Amino acid sequence: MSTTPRVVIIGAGIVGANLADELTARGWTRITVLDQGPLPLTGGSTSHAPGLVYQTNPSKTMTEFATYTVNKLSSLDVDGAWCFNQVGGLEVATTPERLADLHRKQGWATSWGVPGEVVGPEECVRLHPLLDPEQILGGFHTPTDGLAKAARAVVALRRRAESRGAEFHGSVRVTGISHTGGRVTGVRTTAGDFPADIVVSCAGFWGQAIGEMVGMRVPLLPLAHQYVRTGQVADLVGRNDELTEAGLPILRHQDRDLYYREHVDCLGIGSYAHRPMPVRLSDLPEVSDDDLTEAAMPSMLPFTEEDFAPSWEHSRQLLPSLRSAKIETGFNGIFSFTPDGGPLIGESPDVAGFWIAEAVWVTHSSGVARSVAQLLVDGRSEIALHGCDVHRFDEIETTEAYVDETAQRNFVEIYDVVHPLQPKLSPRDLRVSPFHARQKELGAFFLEAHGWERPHWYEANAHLVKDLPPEWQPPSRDAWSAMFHSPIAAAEAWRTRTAVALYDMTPLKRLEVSGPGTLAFLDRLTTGKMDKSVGSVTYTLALDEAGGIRSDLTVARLGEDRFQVGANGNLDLAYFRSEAGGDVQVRDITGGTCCIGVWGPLARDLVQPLSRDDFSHEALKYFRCMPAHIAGIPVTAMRLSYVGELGWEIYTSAEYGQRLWDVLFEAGRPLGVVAAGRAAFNSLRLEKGYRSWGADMTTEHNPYEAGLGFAVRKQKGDFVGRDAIAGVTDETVTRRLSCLTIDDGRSVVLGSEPVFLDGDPAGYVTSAAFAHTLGVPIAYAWLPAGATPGTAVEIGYFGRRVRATVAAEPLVDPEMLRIRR
Ligand code: FFO
Repeated sequence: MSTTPRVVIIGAGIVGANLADELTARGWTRITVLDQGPLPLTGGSTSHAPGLVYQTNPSKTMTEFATYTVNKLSSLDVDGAWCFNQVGGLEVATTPERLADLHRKQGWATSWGVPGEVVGPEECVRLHPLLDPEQILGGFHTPTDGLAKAARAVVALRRRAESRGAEFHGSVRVTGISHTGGRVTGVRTTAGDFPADIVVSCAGFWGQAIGEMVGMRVPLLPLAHQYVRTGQVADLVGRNDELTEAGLPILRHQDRDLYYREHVDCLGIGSYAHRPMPVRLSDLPEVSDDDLTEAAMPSMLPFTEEDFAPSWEHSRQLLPSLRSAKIETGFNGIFSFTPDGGPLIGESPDVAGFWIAEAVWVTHSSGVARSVAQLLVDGRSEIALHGCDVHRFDEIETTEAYVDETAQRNFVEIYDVVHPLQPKLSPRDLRVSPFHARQKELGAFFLEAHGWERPHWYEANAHLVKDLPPEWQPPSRDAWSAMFHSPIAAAEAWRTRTAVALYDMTPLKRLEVSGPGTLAFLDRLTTGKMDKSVGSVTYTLALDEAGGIRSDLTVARLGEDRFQVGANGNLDLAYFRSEAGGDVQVRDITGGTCCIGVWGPLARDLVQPLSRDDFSHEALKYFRCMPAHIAGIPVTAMRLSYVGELGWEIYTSAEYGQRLWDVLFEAGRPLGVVAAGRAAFNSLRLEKGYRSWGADMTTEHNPYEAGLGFAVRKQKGDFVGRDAIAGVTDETVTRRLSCLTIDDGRSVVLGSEPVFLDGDPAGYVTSAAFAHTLGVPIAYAWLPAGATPGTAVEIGYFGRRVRATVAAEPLVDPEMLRIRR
C-alpha cells in the first residue's frame, strides 16, 4: 500500500475539520489537525458563527461552494442532532432599489442553479409571520438555504475524519513552521514538533500570524460584528423545540444591514450597520482553555450596546413582535474580511507545501475544503478558484494599509446594492500610467483595477457624440446599464473603426521570461509552438492538468532567449514563478514600462511618418513585433489588436511614456485621433469575438468549448494539459461559449444573467456590451452545443425576459480584412 503525504492542518474550525474530512475521504490518512484552543469548541470564529447560509452570490464559484456546504452538512448529524436545518432563506426589500436588486439576485440564483423566487409582501409574511407587511415591498425566497450548526458540524466532521485515520489535537499552540530547501518539513508547537509534507493553515483570523512564520502575506483583516439574542418573543413561543431550534426562514433586512434567525423562542439578530471595528490580535480577550465556553472565547469581544441601538429600532419596525421583547445578550464577534470579500486559498511562493485556506465563511467552508483537497490530491480544483486564489492580488493589494482600508470598506458595503462597475472611492491613484496627466486633461473618467487607474471614456470626446452618423447613435439605456457608462464610448468606438485611437494598455500584466531554458519552459506551459523566429508573437493558452484554461497569453519572442508575455494578472506571474527553474528568469516588467494601443484604419498613416522603421504590412506582418524608434523614442511595436483593427501595441519604458503619447496625439490630430477608454475597448473586443479570461472562460472550460481550439498545437510535443484534451475537438464538446445578439436592438445586459432555452435555464452570460459597429447589444454566454446560430433564447434581466438570438461569430470582420493589410 502506498503511503500518502503527512498533512498538518492548523485550525480545527469549520474549514480545518472539513479539510480533514475531504482529505481522508480521498484516501489520505496521515492527517493531523491542531488547534490552539480546546476541542471541540476551540474559540475561533466557527465557535460563535450564527450559521446563516445564503447560497446566492454574484460569483458562480462562491455560490457553488455554498451549495456544496448545504448538501454536505445536510447529510451530517451528531447523535441525531442536525448540522443543517433547511429552513429556507428570505431577503426582504423595503425600497424599490432593493426589490429590483432582488430580481437581479434571482437571476444569479438561476444562473448558478439555486432555486429561488421573488415574492410579494403577503407571501413574505406567510413565510415569516413576524414581518410587518406594511414595511416591505417583497422578498427573495430561497427554499434550500438555511442554518448551519457550525460547531456541531465540526464534531461530526472530526468523528468521520478520525474514523478514517485523522488525528485532532487541541490546546496546541503553533510556534513555528519548519522548512528546508524551500519545502515545508513540519510544524513546531507547544506540544513538540509535528513532521509534515504539507501544512495547511486554516487559522481563520489568526492566519496572518501563521503566514508570517513563512514570510507569507495573508491579506485579511479581523473585524468585529455585532450579534444579539433577544429574550423570549411571545409570537415565537411554541413554534420550535430545543432540538429543531428554528422553523422560519433565515431573514435578511439588507436595507438596514441586518439579519435574523430563531433560537427556539428567541430571535438572534446580526448587524453590519455599525462602524467597522478592526481588531488587533493583541487586543483579543485572554480566555484560558478551562474557562472557554459558548459565551466566552477569544473571538468574542464585549458587546457595545450603543452601536446596536439604531439596529434595535429598525428591527422593531420590521418585526413588530420585538416591540415587547428585550435584548438579552450580545457580543461583538470577530470574523475575517479581505480586500475584495473573497476567501484566501493558495500555496506560499517561498515555502513549497505550505498552504492557506482562510477568510472563509461557514457558508462556503465545505466547498472551499473540497477544492483545497482537490488541489492537494489531484493538483486542480474542479471549481474555478481565480476569485479565491491568494495570488490574485498584486503586491500593493496585500499591504497592511490597503487591506485595512478595503476590508473595512467591504464591511460597510456588505449588503449594499453594488453595480458591477462601481469603483472604490478610496484608496485611489495608487498606480497611474505615464499618460495620466494627459488623460486627466482630456477629462478621463477613471475606474480602478488592481490599484490601476483606467480611463473608461474621455469627456473631451463628448462633442463627437452629436456628430455621430445616425447608424452609430447609441440608443438610450435603462438606468442600471447606464450607470458608469457614457454615450461617449460610441464616439470613441466610431473613431477607432473609422480613423484611429490611442488606448492605454499599461495596466496589462507584462512578464519578461528569459534565460537559456525559456523556450522549453514556454513550450511546456502553453499550448502554442514557441520555437519560431525572433520577432514572432503567438496567441496561446496555459492549461491546467485537466485541460482547463488557466490563462490566455501573448508571447513575443524578443530575442533567442528573451520573451515578453502579455498576461491576465498576478495569477500568471505566480504560476510562471512557481514553475521557473534556475535557467529561466521571470520578471514582472509592468510597472517599469508602458503601452499605447494605436488602432484604427489610419493607424499606419499616423505612425509611419514618425519613424524611419518600416511599419508596412510586408515589413511587420500581423502577429510580429520589432524594435523601432518613433520620433526618436525607443519602442517595441507588436502588431496585434484586441479591438480588431490595424495597428500596434507600442511599448516603451516608463520615462518615455508621456512623450510618446504627446507625439502620437499631436501627429494624429489631422487624422481625427482620439484617446479612447475601456468602455469602447470592451465593446470592440466583444464584437470581434475576443475572449476575456476570468469572465468568458476559466479553468472550468477547455479550449474547444471556449472556441479557442485554434490556439492548441496538439502535435507539438508534450505540454501541461495535453493528455486531458487529446480526444477533445470542436465536434465533441457539449457546451460552447456562444455569441448572442439582442433582438430588440436596445437592451444592454451586463454579465452573469441567466439564459433560457425553450423557457428553461440553459446557461449564463459571461460578458456583454453594446456593439457600436453593428448598432445592437450583444452578449457572450455558455450554452449547450446544440444552440447553434439562429437559435432563439431569452436572457433574464431584473426579472424581465430579453429575447436574443445565437449568432455566428465573430460579428465584425470575420475575414480579418481590417487587421491584415
Ligand atoms: N497580451 C497582449 N499583448 N495584448 C492583449 O490584449 C492581451 N490580452 C490577453 C492577455 N494578453 C494580452 C490575451 N487576449 C487576441 C485575443 C485575445 C487576447 C489577445 C489577443 C487576438 O488577437 N486573437 C487573434 C489571434 C490570431 C492568431 O492566433 O493568429 C484571433 O483570435 O484572431 C488582453 O486581454
